[in-house]
Amino acid sequence: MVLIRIPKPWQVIDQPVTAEAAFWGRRKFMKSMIGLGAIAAAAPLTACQASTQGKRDPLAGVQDLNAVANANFREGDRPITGRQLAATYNNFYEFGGTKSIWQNAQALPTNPWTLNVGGLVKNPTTYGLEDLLNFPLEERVYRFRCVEAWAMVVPWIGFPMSRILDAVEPSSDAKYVRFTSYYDSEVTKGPGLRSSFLPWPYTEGLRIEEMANDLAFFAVGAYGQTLPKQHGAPIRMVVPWKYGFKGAKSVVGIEFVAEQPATFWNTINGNEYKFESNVEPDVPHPRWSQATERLVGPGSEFSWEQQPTLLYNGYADYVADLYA
Ligand SMILES: Nc1nc2c(c(=O)[nH]1)N[C@H]1C(S)=C(S)[C@@H](COP(=O)(O)O)O[C@H]1N2
Ligand SMILES: [Mo]
Repeated sequence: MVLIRIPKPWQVIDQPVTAEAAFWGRRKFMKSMIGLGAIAAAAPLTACQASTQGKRDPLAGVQDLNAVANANFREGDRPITGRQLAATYNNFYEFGGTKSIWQNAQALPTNPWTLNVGGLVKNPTTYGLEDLLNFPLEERVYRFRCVEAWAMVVPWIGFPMSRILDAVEPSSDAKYVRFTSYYDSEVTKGPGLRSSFLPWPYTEGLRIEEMANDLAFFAVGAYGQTLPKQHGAPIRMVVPWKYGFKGAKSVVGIEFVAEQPATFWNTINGNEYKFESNVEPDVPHPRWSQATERLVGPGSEFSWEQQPTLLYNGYADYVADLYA
């Protein structure tokens, strides 16, 4: 049975505790929450947090970007999620175990930035922030589906991952790609998570054919501007036919490898978070159904709407061949 409820914004913080973040056992999690004062952090903004410059505005520091709308990637069925809502309802476990981590994430240093691309490639390359913003940028409106069964629609700005493939020329031994997120235990210390028992840094992986797929995208912006930090500035993966956790944020490393790489979630719980993790309505998560999803928003007000989950999140035409 699916329980349909309309949570109030302050109830939404229950989600990660019962879903993705419950991987290591609820008791241990609650203990670490209490130990690190996350119960307090889960309450409405404290005066202390709100008084710091820039921490009041979830869109602090973003800049305009020029991008061409890619007409092949518009969303016909669902409205674009409200920008403010998307920027204040996030998963970024480096900065905490609730959805309300946008203020903590403002501590992420994004300029300068270095993205190293190497491994089994002909031309290892290091990209700085300017290099990333100087790729020809396009806007793509993609569906977004978290494994926790909530969904959004986001107008990303960025470039296809294939541009990186073209630049570095992987060798024929390269079968997989490993993506690594920024990590510094002094900066990324979420109040709700005891970092030490998680396999940081956050890493993800794709088969090289998946990375070469038309849909696979690196976002450097959203909603017409550069990414706010909580969305994974300055560059994050967007693989819309897979669950949201496959889209690593704030990427600092891309490595081409011969064997399937370990990933953050697959290491934590390989039974619940598979390497492939395509959106598949008929394959339930061990603890909940994936047959339906709740569309967050769509406006700035917080509301939920139940919708059926689509195979490959509606992108079967693009990716079904990869899994035939
Ligand atoms: N580095 C890093 N990347 C991450 C995560 C994370 O905790 N750390 N969370 C993932 C999950 S579970 C989801 S649903 C999406 C959320 O993206 P958004 O907050 O921009 O909507 O980011 C993904 N990328
Ligand atoms: Mo997620």
